Amino acid sequence: MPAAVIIGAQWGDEGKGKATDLLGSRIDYVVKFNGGNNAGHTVVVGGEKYALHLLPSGILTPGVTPIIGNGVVVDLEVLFQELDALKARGVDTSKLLVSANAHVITHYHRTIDKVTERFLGKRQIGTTGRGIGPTYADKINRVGIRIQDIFDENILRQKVEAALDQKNHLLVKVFNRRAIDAEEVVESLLSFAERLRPMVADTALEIHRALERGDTVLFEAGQATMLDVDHGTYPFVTSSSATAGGAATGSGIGPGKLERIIGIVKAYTTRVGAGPFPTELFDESGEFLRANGFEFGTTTGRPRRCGWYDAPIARYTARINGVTDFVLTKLDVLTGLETIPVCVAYEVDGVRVDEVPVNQSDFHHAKPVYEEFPGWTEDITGARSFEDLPKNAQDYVLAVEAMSGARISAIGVGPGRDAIVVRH
Ligand code: 2SA
Ligand code: GDP
Ligand code: MG
Repeated sequence: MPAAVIIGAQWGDEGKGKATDLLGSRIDYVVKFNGGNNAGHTVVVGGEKYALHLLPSGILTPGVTPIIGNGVVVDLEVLFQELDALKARGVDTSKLLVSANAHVITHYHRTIDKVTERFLGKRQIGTTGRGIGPTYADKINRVGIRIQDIFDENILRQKVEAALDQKNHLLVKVFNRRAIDAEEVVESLLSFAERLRPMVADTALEIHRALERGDTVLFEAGQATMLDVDHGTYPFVTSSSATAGGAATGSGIGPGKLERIIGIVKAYTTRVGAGPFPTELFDESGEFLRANGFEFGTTTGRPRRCGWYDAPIARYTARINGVTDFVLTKLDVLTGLETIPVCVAYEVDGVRVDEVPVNQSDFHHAKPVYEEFPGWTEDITGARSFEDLPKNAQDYVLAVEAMSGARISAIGVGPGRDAIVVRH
């Protein structure tokens, strides 16, 4: 497995961090290629809980070189806070490399994220408020600040001034806020330069050389397919490419290099923030999933919206990403349910549809068509082989596999690093 990518198959928080960590012992490099500190990966190692936002989950595995690729947006204050917190817990972070081409989240991006959301009122996206969208907007608008700019004070000043030219107009005239002082932004960014310098690299070249040597490289997506800026439920999405294709553009490797595409899919569905969610539950079943699965945002602490497994979404994800293997996570959370409904298709305006509708308003009022499966009551957290699972749990996995468009290679049965059943 020289190069593989891990992607979220739903709306995020499927357990990508744990899957990356699990593969870590067989991996030389872990590359984050999209998003920023809006991500939240919780990894439990030896009973200790680690919450990572900006850093790739592979940083927890000794020997792995973690890379922040060009497709990531980097909040430098958060970068150093996370590094310090890990160092204080004895994690070796010295191998981290940061792409010279990655874009930088500044104070004004965070401000604009928050004021825009407030301004949108009822139409807000429910962003994490970390400045992600405005930073990607600047990148596309060609007024972004890149990591390499921090090492050239003159260029940095010119770029910050140019970027603030329009933004201060907007902040003062439209949002009725104070203008942001360019010099303060420049000084704050320059204050990170010395500590940042040794980590900055041509990471595309580094990854290329690693692959030439036959090293193993794992690409780790933040967020998920249904939050992807192109393939997700636009505009209720994040602003980056969270799908497998993003691994190539967000790191600078050829797409043909990716040999395994691993989709992480929860045994039910969750979503944080606004937007359509056909299988969402508003009753005690939703409460059951939230409480048993501890479904609260890792970054913001927000309660996650919960619903049943949605097979058309899994099939869509398999198709958009070219998934070769699924990891089905959190099967243990379903223990104790008498029956488990699975969405097998939708009904849109009285017509049955088997695929995720391309038209957003159709998706907004798509009603799930459910098939019900019998549940189980046995504790499955100790299962380590497929045969250890109760018959009804096995049947649930096989049924879900048959309708999801790729094989299920592993099954998560608990939060711990070893709580997994590997099938293939
Ligand atoms: P943003 O901040 O611009 O990326 O927000 C846009 C939408 O993307 C959603 N989003 C997420 N959804 C699930 N998990 C995410 N990470 C954290 C976690 C979330 C948290 O792992 O728990 O702690 O709240 C994540 N990041 C972005 C977001 O909800 C918006 O719908
Ligand atoms: P990510 O954003 O995809 O990395 O996922 P998060 O870390 O935000 O959310 C997944 C949560 O589920 C974390 O708290 C994990 O510790 C936990 N988790 C992962 N796999 C399993 C599993 O198989 N069972 C249970 N009960 N929890 C799991
Ligand atoms: Mg998460």
